[in-house]
Amino acid sequence: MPYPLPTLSAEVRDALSARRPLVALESTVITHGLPWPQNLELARQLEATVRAGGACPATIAVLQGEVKVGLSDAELAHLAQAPGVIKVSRRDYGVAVAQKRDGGTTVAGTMIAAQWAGIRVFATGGIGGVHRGLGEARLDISADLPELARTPVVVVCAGAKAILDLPATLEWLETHGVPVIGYGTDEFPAFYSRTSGLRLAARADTAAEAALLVKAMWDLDLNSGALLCVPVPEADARPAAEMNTAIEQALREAAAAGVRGSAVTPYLLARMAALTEGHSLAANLALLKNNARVAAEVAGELGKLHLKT
Ligand code: PSU
Ligand code: MN
Repeated sequence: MPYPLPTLSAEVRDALSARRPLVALESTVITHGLPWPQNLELARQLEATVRAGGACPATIAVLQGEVKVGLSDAELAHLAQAPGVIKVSRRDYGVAVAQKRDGGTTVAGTMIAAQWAGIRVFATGGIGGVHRGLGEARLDISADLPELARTPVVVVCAGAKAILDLPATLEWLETHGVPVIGYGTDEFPAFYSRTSGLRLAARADTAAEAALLVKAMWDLDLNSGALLCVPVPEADARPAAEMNTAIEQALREAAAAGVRGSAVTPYLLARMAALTEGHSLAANLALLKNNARVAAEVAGELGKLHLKT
């Protein structure tokens, strides 16, 4: 672990030394992904879900330049409304720390700090990926993807939102050696929808099976991450067609407004939420909690196995 980073909460430190299962949670979803006050409520519910599943939650963020693994409730509440909070992916850590900023860690940023702390399982909603479109938009590839290729953490998600180019995202992951595992499914889930029509090469039907799969990969010194893709619960799924109209409009608006760089994803997420009213938000919250539940189970199963490192 790099000194003096990160700062572990007492609860996280105790869980690590007692070898209890832990689940990392991201914070860009709190700072840039969901509206207030649902963001704070969700952050608390995710921690409660992980605890109910027998694991220790470790929400990761940067607070005044300090990388924190495990936040107090007051810190969560601060982050949910912090003015000027930045989005922290791999490239942003130096800036956030040197300039003592508050930052919400993306999937990439959270994987990095989880690995520093020795946490192998991480729950989120959806990952970033290859963006749709032509020209420079083709080069908008989330830093989440290269992080998955280099950092040995299993990321439990509901796939990626259809605002992205899902086939291209899967091709990227295949090229860079990241296993994408369907949890009880043979298809890549599409966040709001359970299916995408894109077939996956790996499937696990239980948390124990998923744990065995990532352990085998890590035992072979293939030290990449993995995606464990859990479809949104049936009752909360939205038809792909309903979402598509909103996606097309959000993409047109983003292009017209000239939105670029790390602002693209938050812009699209906010427009999607507005255009689909509460529907997309309800699905978003449901799948996040479901993923936290599955991640706690996977962390428990992984804890029963003896990892080489
Ligand atoms: N997708 C969602 N909700 C989110 C994000 C993605 O459905 O909140 C966030 C995650 O933190 C993810 C980040 O890591 O956006 C990706 O941003 P970018 O595309 O700029 O890499
Ligand atoms: Mn991007």
